[in-house]
Amino acid sequence: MSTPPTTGLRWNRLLLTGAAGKLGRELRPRLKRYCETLRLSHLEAMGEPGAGEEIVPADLADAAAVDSMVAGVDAIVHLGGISTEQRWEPILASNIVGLYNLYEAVRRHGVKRVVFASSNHVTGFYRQDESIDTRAPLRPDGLYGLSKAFGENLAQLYWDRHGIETVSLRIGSSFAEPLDRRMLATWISHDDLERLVVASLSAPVVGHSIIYGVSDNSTSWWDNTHAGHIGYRPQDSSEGFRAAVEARQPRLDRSDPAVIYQGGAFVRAEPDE
Ligand code: NAI
Ligand code: 15L
Repeated sequence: MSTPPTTGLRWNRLLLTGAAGKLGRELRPRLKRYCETLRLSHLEAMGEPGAGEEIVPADLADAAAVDSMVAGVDAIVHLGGISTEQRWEPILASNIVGLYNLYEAVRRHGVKRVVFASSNHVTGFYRQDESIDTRAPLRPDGLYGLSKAFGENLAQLYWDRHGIETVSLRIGSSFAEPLDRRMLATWISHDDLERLVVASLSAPVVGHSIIYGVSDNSTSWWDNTHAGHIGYRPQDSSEGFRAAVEARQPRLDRSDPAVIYQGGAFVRAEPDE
């Protein structure tokens, strides 16, 4: 975990969706340190809450359940949803209908800020020899990336029309360590992810801001120049893993779309993979 907060609790009640997912399990103990009560939500039951936690299960596609999930929270870290390329129907239910339900509940309950787990796959069809910033036109690499692009646009609409602030995090690859050569560029450590989420919750004014979620890697495709106001300062780097990763994956097939494009294998993923 990163250094604990020195200024005491910052929020009364924070909501973490997707709390039983991979990143939800990482962020659960970390975010608890910043709030009086951490409300955890997931599709299914999650067992008993710990001290300072409460659990409100909800299917994102169920508007009434989402309304109850959102009532009474100060801010939301929204990780819930489909996180890989899949068939259209679950993506539609969780990432499109689900996100609309979330923002409508946010509007009704006057929640001030959402940190939305978008994805690097909104721009996955840029090439790995290109560098882009957060204002580059979107080039989703599949239905999953397209649903995250919808999410970013929805967040923009709710800022422009309703004054609800969002930071859309285009998370790269958040794993304990980079798993392959692509992740030397896309990796974000769990500690840096915590720093990114806390900075996104804490920055004084964000409107709708977009930021790539990456560590301070030597190989880099993404330029966060326009997101300096968020105050995210990554402290980790994939470089220390390079030798091991390159030894595991010594050769690259340069005609493979997964090697050509930033989205990696997502650019050729079939919906049922
Ligand atoms: P995950 O798949 O482990 O967690 C997402 C959770 O959302 C799952 O546990 C799933 O059951 C839940 N969920 C799906 N549909 C739901 C619904 N209709 N209602 C309620 N819950 C539902 O994914 P992970 O890796 O933890 O990622 C968290 C978020 O971050 C996702 O939104 C993902 O798209 C995004 N992200 C993650 C990256 C990573 O490196 N892990 C990279 C880029 C984006
Ligand atoms: C994502 O959006 C996925 O949720 C995650 O599982 C990783 O595969 C990541 O992107 C990536 O691009 O490595």
